[in-house]
Amino acid sequence: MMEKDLTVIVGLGLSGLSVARFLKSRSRAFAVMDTRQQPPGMDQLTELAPEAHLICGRLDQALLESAALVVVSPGISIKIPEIAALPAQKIIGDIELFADALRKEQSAAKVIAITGANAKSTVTTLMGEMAQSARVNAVIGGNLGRPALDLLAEKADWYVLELSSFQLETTSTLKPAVATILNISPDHMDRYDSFADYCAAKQRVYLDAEHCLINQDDQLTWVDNSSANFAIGSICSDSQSWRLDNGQLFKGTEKLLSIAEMKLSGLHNQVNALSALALADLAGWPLEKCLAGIKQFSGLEHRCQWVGNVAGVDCYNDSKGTNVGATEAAIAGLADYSENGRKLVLIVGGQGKGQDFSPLAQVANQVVSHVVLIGEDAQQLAEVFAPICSCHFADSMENAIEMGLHFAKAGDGLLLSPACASFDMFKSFVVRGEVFTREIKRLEVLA
Ligand code: UMA
Ligand code: ADP
Repeated sequence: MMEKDLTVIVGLGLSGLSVARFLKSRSRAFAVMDTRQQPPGMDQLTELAPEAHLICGRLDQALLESAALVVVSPGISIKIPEIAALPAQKIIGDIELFADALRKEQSAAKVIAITGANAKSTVTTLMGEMAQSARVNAVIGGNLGRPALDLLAEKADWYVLELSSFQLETTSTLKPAVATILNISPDHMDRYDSFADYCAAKQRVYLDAEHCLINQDDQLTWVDNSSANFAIGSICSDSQSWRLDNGQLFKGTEKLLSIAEMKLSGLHNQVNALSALALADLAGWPLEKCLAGIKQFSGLEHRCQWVGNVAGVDCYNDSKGTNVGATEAAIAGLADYSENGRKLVLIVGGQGKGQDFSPLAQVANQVVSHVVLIGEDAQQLAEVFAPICSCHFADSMENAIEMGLHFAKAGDGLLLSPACASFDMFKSFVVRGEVFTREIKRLEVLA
């Protein structure tokens, strides 16, 4: 198949399908390939574009070379030999196609681009809540789950995009009105040669951004471009900065909100609320009206979510804690550091993605009494936790909960925050969290 101006879509998951829908709606010719024998979007593609050439189980080098444009899905590394062999200028991702569409279709809409190792989904969702309460015409999506190109069907004034490092690698001309890196700690080290490479991918979010919002407390989020920088953080004091002080959220010297008025809990979520307010303000959204959106939001499922109490033990589902930085924040957010404060029993483990688990011991010391280990990298985690608390191995989530509740005393907390991907034991972090929650609710009734 040789066709001038052919676009090849690599990957037929959520992103690949959205690219197919977009190209079809613009009457552009495309072919699709996926290394999986049965990619998830097969049936939908057949319905959408029965004429599209689909190759499964391999990538076709000749077809890739003949294509004018190759749109690579985020789950596929652009460093694999078949892609790396192509001229760099013809490799893009769905976000670059989105940016190109806004330009070509002369849209006046603006983009808010949000990345970070953790907190992306929470902050992006908070933006949606604030837009609703302030009656701003904004839609949210991207890595959050609804692919960016699908958002174009809605004529919005603002597109708020959660962006992963994988998506940013293939994005060059998004030119967001406001961009932020919320925080950076190692993740996806199975996809990067070094932590510096991962950070460099994240930094691409600031490319040609009108305003950059950095986290003053996390140097890896800093950008040295210009006066267009604004900051959140504990040491911020000038009028263009946002900070948390004594249980209050401030913009400069102006008090915005008291944390007692928020439903979200944990220090990390107060920082998230601050980031969301700063982004909204930089976008020019009416801050006063945005506050209602922040106040009413009680958090997303699977993120430090209280799911029940079994025999006096509060149980928290933080299945989305899929890297060390996230689990550090979850422990710190739920821990009681006072002398006779409650202890946490932690369920941790899964696929470690090549991470260094050692920072977990520091944050868990004195506040985590027992660790229950699950999954592929359980042994590696046991080596980190053994010097600071008792470690126990479990072979299923149900077994891990049983052990965890056995070791927890009334008044303690049981926290599932795996610091790992779920794919060795579950279909996704969502399924892992659902299994945990279901079992806790079952035991709650029996207790
Ligand atoms: N795959 C193959 N062969 C292929 C193509 C994909 O084996 O030819 C595998 C990938 O290695 C991966 C899986 O299929 O394990 C899914 O990859 P995909 O690119 O088809 O993924 P999509 O279904 O398009 O979903 C992607 C994001 N997934 C990834 O980046 C892995 C989704 O983020 C995102 O919601 C969706 O696009 C819409 O934008 C998920 C995610 O896990 C939630 N993201 C990572 C994270 O948040 O840490 C980055
Ligand atoms: P992402 O979309 O970046 O994965 P989420 O909002 O889904 O982020 O949160 C994922 C996990 O990250 C949460 O379960 C929590 O453990 C942790 N987390 C949330 N906010 C922060 C923060 N500001 N800093 C560090 N970790 C955080």
